[in-house]
Amino acid sequence: MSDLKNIHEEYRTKLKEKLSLDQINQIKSDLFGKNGLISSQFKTLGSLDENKRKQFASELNKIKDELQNTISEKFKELELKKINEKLENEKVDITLPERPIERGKIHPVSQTIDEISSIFSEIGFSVEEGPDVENQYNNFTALNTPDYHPARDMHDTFYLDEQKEILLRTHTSPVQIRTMLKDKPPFKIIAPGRTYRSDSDQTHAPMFHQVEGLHIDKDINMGHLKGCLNYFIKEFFEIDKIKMRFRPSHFPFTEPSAEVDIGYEIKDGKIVIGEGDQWLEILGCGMVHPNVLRNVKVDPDKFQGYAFGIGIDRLAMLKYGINDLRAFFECDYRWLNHFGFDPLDVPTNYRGLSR
Ligand code: 2NM
Repeated sequence: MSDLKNIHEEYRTKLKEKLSLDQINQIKSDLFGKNGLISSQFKTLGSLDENKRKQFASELNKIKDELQNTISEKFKELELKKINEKLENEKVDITLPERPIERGKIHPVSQTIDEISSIFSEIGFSVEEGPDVENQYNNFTALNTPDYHPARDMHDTFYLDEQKEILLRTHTSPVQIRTMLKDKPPFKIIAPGRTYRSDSDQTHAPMFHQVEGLHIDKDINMGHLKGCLNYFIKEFFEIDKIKMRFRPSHFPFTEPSAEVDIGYEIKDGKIVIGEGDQWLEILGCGMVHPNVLRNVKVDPDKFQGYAFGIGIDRLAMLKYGINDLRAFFECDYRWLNHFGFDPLDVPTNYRGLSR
């Protein structure tokens, strides 16, 4: 009896203290473990006579219940404390200022392609795309460029197989061929994209960008070509007047063919487009050769039209004052940050397409 009272007193006092989870677990096992103090008391019951046993058992059960209840209260207290601490620590402070956003820049070539696409869209051209890897038919044969033509030389074209059947397109004209084979005239399209030629020096990169245009309908003539290109150049360089000349040239896919020069002069060390007595070649063009039309099942007696090809990289350099072509493709972050365009900065005369 007195043994039980001592245990009761001792542990009731202990359980009033501030206890850790480990300490409570220790007390629980001291009392109710296999050989715990309370568990052992139950084992003595069998040796007592009936009267004493009843009384002791009732006493023992009361104390057992009380201590067990106190222990489970203690566990609950600790659990609650843990939850409250967690809630306190993980509270989101919505008054914190946001982290700065690192914003990328649009490459000058992408910007220029968007501007060009926008300008031609305004006069009814739609934008077509095609694969960089082409077959020799779409890139040469369909474009009236015979087997013996120097453009087909290994030194100019990147072939991807021994048979010279598969290649990297040397211009975006195969996109026009694909479009004409797939649809019916009239056609009024531009095809911007990457093009490849085996060429590399100060002013030539093996990969460069072109936009080619094609307008085929009934009664389209060179006057339309001239008006279209005049409009484009004025819009692109954002000037009202432009000095422009057509110089006779030759391309296998057009007849007649011409190269277009625009006037410029150097003022205070800077190039000024549109005036002056210097000439700058900016594109090639012509009336689509009847053989090309026949190759894509268009009757040249019913439909005819013009085509042109513009080098995008040089145009971007001219407009944005960039003088080294190679910097375009070096992916130098500092260069991009300087010459690139902020995607969210939309000027009032914005020409880029929304992306
Ligand atoms: C140029 C110059 C002249 C041209 C021709 C065609 C097609 F597919 F319609 F025949 N597309 N582009 C063309 C014509 C390209 O680049 C200097």
